[in-house]
Amino acid sequence: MEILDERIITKAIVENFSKDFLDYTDCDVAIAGAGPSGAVAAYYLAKSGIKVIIYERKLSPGGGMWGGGMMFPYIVVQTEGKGILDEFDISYNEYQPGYYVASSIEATSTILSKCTKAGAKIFNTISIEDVVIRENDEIEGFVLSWSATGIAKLHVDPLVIKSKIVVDATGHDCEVCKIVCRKIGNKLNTSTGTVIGEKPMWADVAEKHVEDNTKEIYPNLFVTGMAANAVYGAPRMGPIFGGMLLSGKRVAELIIEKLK
Ligand code: 48H
Repeated sequence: MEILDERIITKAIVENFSKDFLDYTDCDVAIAGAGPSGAVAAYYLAKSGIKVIIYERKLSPGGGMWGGGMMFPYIVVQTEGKGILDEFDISYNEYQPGYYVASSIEATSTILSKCTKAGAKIFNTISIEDVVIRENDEIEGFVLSWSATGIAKLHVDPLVIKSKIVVDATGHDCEVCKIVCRKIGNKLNTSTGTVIGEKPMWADVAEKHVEDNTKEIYPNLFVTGMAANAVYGAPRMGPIFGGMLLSGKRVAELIIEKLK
């Protein structure tokens, strides 16, 4: 066997990352957050030939789906979302009519795998901390930084990428929508212009609203998943994930239509 050279290993990693990072400084769609809604959206976008990247704050993409319900590693999906489990080839059993149970580990890992194999790029350990808005008031990109910089409270300037469309898939905190309000005032297309805020648990209502709340909330900014319910003032739903999967698919459809 040849002698392994650590310098080659180092160069292989840094050169590959740099090439990809630079390639994605210009893209069609940039998504903040690789939870189930963001990852499902990226899968359908990539499958349509759209150049899509997800920036994920944490080391592990997957968001809140790994933990199932209270760390019991199972999720429930209702009839409406079952087609997406089938599309991703995720196994499940029908616990009672209309309640399908899947392993949260299999569901999360499979969605992430299929999303990247479809051609979506995921960069982990990077946080979106601002947006780019120009004279025409449209969002034109994301401002990003290493998550570790924020954790260490280092005063370091961020970098910028351009994207035709950006997506807030940051979950309960709907961080991108909050940034927009903080930076340019209450101009979201909610009833108040603001982030209305998530309402208490009501799975039935929450799941019925989440697809409708999946929208272009500001020029070139779409919102999906739990962020969509939080921003429009809808309830939370606990560990039923059909709405997250359907919202990810819906946002991809809306974006594909807009980019046509
Ligand atoms: C980069 C960021 C940033 C940032 C956050 O929370 P998620 O899983 O989001 P969804 O909407 O795909 O799924 C929600 C679901 O997991 C959930 O919480 C449910 C159904 N709750 C119901 C209830 O009643 O509690 O993923 C969001 C991802 C996470 O991985 C974050 O780390 C990441 O976004 N993120 N990434 N830049 N500024 N903020």
